[in-house]
Amino acid sequence: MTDGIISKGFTGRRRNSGLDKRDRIPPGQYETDQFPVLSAGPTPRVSLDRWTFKVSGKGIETLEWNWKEFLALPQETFTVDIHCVTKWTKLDTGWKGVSLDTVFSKLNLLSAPNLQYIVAKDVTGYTANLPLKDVINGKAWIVHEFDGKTLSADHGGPARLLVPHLYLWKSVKWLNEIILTENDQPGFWESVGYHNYGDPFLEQRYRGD
Ligand SMILES: Nc1nc2c(c(=O)[nH]1)N[C@H]1C(S)=C(S)[C@@H](COP(=O)(O)O)O[C@H]1N2
Ligand SMILES: [Mo]
Repeated sequence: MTDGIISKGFTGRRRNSGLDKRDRIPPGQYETDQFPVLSAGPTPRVSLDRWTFKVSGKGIETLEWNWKEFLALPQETFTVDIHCVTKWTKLDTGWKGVSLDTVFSKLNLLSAPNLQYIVAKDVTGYTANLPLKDVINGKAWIVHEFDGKTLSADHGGPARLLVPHLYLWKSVKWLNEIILTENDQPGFWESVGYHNYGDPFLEQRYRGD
C-alpha cells in the first residue's frame, strides 16, 4: 500500500504515478472539480508595474525582485493536488512559477543556520508561518499561472505561494514578502486556533489535532 504521507512532500513534481486516487484524498476531505475562492478580506488588485517580492532575515542580505526580474528566474510547470481545510480537495492542479529553491539559492542561507522558519506575507497583512524545511527541496513555489492561464486576482494573482503538501491556508495569496525567522511565529489563522503545521493527511486542522 502506498503511503500518502511519505509519497507527498519529498517529490514536489510527482505525477501521482501508482497512487490510487482514493489514497490522494486526505481523511475528511471530498474531491471537487470546482476551485472555490477563500479569502479573509477583499481581493487586492496589484498592478504588475508596482509588484515586488522581497526576502529578508536577520543576518542575511535582503533581496527584492520586480515582476520582470521574477519572470526571468527559471520557471517550472508542475501538477499537484491541493487540500483546503474547509474539506475540498482538488486533484491534478496545473501551475507555473518559481521554486522557492531558486529564490533561496540567491541567498547565503548557510551563513544563517539559525533561520529555520519563514513567515509568508501578502500585501494586506495576511501571514502564514512554515518551517523552512517544508518550503525547500521542491515542495513550494511562487506561482503566477493556473491551468495554463494568468493567475486570477481572486486566486492570488499576480503571484501566490503554493505549498501543496499542507492545507491551503499556508499558500499565501498576493504574496509580496518572505521573512526568514529564528523562531516560529504563528500567522493569521495559526494564531486564532488553526493548527500550526497543517498536514492534511494527519488531519491537522485545529490546534490540538
Ligand atoms: N493573502 C491571503 N492568502 C490566503 C488567504 C487569504 O485570506 N489571504 N486564504 C487562505 C485560505 S484559508 C485558503 S483555503 C486558500 C484559498 O485559495 P483559493 O481562494 O485560491 O482557493 O488561500 C489561502 N491564502
Ligand atoms: Mo482555507
